[in-house]
Parts: sequence; structure tokens; C-alpha cells
Amino acid sequence: MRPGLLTVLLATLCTAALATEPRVIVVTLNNYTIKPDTLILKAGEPVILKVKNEATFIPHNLVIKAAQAGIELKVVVGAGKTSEVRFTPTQPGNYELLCDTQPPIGKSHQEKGMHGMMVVE
Ligand SMILES: [Cu+2]
Repeated sequence: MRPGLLTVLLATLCTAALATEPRVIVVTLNNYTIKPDTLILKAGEPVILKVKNEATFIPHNLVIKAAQAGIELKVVVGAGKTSEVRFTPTQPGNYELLCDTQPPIGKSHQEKGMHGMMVVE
């Protein structure tokens, strides 16, 4: 192999690795908040959401309803736990995110304030 070709190959590999390096975003759930409540993402940019539930007793979840952007997910996180999910939004737009827990009595977590927006630019 010619030395020049190897350089080109290595440069290509490094560029590809950088391009697919996901952005890590920490989302914190508590009673009854999602922080940040607006996620600003870029179409085609891979992200890892680390979803942290800081509540002492209550499990929460993060639902993202963005079928048009190739994402429909629900991450369930026990009290005091962290879960992560990785995805790449494909279509720009504004999409809903929420905790869909509905206790047998009383208001849903969404009604209590656990909702927000995922903006894909
Ligand atoms: Cu909840």
C-alpha cells in the first residue's frame, strides 16, 4: 500500500468517528418536573439521553412521541436510578415529551407538570 493512501484512509476513519460521536444530554426527572423541559437537537446528530430520576420513591418515565422524526420511545426509570437511551432524530420539528404515569387516583404526572418539548432543528 502506498503511504499516501494509508493517510487518506486514516483521515477518513477519524472524520467518520468524530461525525458519529453522540452528544450526551442529561435529563433529570423529579416530582413533577422534567429538566431541561426543552431539548434542542439537530436532525442527523446522534444523542445519548441520560435520564436520571431524582425522586425518592416514585418511578417516572420519559416518553418521546416523534414518529415523524423516527423516534417513539419510553424510558422507565426507578426512583434514584439512571437509564440511558441513544437515538438520532431524522426530521426537524417540534415533538412532545412527557412522563405518562397515571396513578389510579388523582392527576397524571403530565398534568402535574411533567411535560416538555423536543425541538429538532
Ligand atoms: Cu412521572
